[in-house]
Amino acid sequence: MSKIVILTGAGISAESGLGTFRDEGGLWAQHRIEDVATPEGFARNPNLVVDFYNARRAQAAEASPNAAHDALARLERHHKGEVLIVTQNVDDLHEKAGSQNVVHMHGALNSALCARCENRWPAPLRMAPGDACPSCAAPSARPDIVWFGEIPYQMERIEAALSRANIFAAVGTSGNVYPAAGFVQLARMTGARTVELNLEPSVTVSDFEETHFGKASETVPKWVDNLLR
Ligand code: BV8
Repeated sequence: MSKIVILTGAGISAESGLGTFRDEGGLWAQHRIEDVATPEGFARNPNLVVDFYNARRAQAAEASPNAAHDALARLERHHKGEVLIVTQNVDDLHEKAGSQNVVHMHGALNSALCARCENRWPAPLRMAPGDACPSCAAPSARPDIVWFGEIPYQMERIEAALSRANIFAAVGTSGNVYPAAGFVQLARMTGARTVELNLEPSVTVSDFEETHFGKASETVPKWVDNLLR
């Protein structure tokens, strides 16, 4: 049975109303990455960073999955082989659409992390710097987000899945951020078929054998229908 690994990025959530990073007016046009998505930025101004994630958590809580998320959940339900979603996104739209096999390699807005004892718990809608950890009571709660310079989560599990994949697809990602942008190379090396589904060619488009350009809510359901035929 064919094993499918799907990497998703901010583009899959764009039609659900959540901002991407590098599109016109995207999140990185409103904030400097080093101020809101690095450990140094958090140390320098924890209020700014916690508020940046509070705003995105509130937005994500109100957002609904779109036809692309729904199609990937349908693929997981009906495909005979394994389907793993590796998402760079920190929203929970894949889970809201019913996907169960999801790895959040850059963390998740609905999770809080203790910087001292590494305990994790469901994040309140609004976090504040100095919130106490429910386990060790230290005032060291932080968003459970992988910032630049930090190590993405579950890399061994991801690399193992890529080494066994028959199909690797990337949906809605610009291919700017590593190690995620390098997954297509790993997949190719082990013989997977590689597919890019994006609004426009990503930085790594030349690494993909097959491309489908357009909105994810249109290209992903079509792609899934073909796979399940
Ligand atoms: C690491 C936090 C070591 C959560 C994010 C110099 C100094 C320090 C580090 C580095 C350096 N040079 C390189 C690095 C590594 C660095 C990196 O890659 N930097 C880049 C900028 C050069 N990476 C890291 O630091 C990573 N850690 O390397 O540790 C290591 C590595 C391996 C093993 C062990 C140790 C950590 C990276 C994680 C950083 N955290 N976010 C948050 O705030 O959300 S990254 C951030 O970018 C988001 O997570 C986001 O998901 C990710 C990627 O962006 P995209 O999802 O691709 O979004 P983007 O806006 O770019 O693109 C959207 C795409 O969608 C576009 O192509 C658009 O056309 C398309 N689209 C739009 N609308 C639609 C659509 N497609 C379809 N339909 C639509 N409707």
